[in-house]
Amino acid sequence: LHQNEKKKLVAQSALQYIQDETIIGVGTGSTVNFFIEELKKSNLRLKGAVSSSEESTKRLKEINIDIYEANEVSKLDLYIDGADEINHNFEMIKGGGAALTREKIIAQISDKFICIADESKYVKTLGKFPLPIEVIPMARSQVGREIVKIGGDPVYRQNCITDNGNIILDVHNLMINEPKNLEEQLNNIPGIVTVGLFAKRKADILLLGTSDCVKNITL
Ligand code: DER
Repeated sequence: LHQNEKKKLVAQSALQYIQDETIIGVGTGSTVNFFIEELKKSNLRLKGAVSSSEESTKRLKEINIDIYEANEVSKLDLYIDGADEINHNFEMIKGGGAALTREKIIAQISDKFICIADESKYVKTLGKFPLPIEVIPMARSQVGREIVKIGGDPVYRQNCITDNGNIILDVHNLMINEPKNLEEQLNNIPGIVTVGLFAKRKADILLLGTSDCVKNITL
């Protein structure tokens, strides 16, 4: 199965978790785009969605789904999103789509985080994918120096301003054996808005697209 077919399959299998007349959290990225396509084809009647990016908002509006602001809901039952990497403890690297801040906020208010991913994302150790961090523009150089101090190699993501007006540094060469510790350590660096490590708040269910089926994995 081609990678896109795996993405489509896992997107489709996420529908089974959705109840009619509910508001769901929607992530960002190509796998989520397939999920939005599947939503359009389904006869699910959603009350609405809290979206993690302008890009997903545009696509949700195109299929006439009402958009709710995060401030309008106290919590969500479900959050559907992809990942750049997810380990066997369901900790993730996210931010490839530059939406990590709103993704992390919506994940925080959601009871169940369903990660939809093709098997290439499923890894033993996080860190082969460069770790995205969202940074206040004026702090870029000093955050870069702090990252070097802890052994990372920060690369400025060209031509990328996030929905929140910030920049992204992609941190290479970090082998992340203690995701939670690293997330907390990076959270403390002034100027870092969001770390693309989802370890304090992990996924709850992984729908994994493999070469012949969708594996529904829980911890
Ligand atoms: O930006 C993100 O965190 C997204 O979830 C993303 O990186 C996953 O993208 P993909 O579904 O296009 O692989």
